[in-house]
Amino acid sequence: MEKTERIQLPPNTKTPLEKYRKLQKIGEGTYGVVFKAIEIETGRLIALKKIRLEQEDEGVPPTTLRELSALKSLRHPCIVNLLDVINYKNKLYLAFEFMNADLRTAIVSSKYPFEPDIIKCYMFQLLLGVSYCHMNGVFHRDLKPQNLLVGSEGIIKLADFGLARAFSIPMRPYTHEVVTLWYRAPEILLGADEYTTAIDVWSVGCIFAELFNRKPLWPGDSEIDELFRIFRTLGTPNEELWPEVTKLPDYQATFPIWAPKKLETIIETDDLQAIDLLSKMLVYHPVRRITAEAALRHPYFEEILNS
Ligand code: Z3R
Repeated sequence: MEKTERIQLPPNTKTPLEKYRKLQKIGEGTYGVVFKAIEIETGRLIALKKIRLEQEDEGVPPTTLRELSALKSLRHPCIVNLLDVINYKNKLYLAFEFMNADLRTAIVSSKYPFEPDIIKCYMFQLLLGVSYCHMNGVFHRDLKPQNLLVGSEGIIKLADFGLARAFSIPMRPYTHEVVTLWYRAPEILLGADEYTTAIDVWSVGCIFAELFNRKPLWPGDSEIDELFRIFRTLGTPNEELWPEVTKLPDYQATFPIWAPKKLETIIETDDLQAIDLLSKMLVYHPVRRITAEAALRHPYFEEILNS
């Protein structure tokens, strides 16, 4: 084993973490605990995420550091900015721009349904952020209301884009809570070994429905429960609806057969353009599913595009 040399810091040199003053804990995410903090030099608020590493004594793998460095260069108004990556004493901290709340907390704490205009404006921003990441070759893989962050004046941003590739999504978050399956695309649930950016569009569709209903569309408690909830709404997939579905590793010919329901009977809106866009996001066949970029050009957004 190579001997690691300990560098002695001069007495007044700040450690990288001393740039920030930790305030209260604001959440427990998939990869570790999140603190509200202040960047001392600028006085600005940040969110400091302490990442739980699988092999803590071995330090942060160079591949992870390279992935994170690439993520730092993703800059878009609809993406939570990764400001700093701190790799100190075999521990990893990520500093993000601060936002007021996450969408799950906002949904749970709101007494009233969201205004249709707010839903439209949130969806437009989410799709702008998702299409920007997809154009830069980055997937999210775990989009859910907890990692959509809301600010004032109708601002919403995507957090944790690309982290699933840097760290891989653990079976259980470090809190031992179960990882939610509610936004997971059917191709992942059926064991596809390769997937595409279409998995994020599926998740955005589930979130779109949740904004109208103020409850999750398909709150499954296991992979099979999640799949059957989807099948009960969209119908059991077959080769006509989804060519090659029967070849996916976890497809079973014995799946019960359900007929599709009309989406308008389960989504609390009478906006037919919203239903039409949702139906295009919740298409089984990943290739036929609308892309984030095409979704931005859907007539549901006509007022925004023609203003
Ligand atoms: C990642 C990056 C920035 C922030 C994150 C996560 N969570 C934030 S800001 C947050 C969440 C709340 S308040 C601030 S909560 O109270 O709604 N859970």
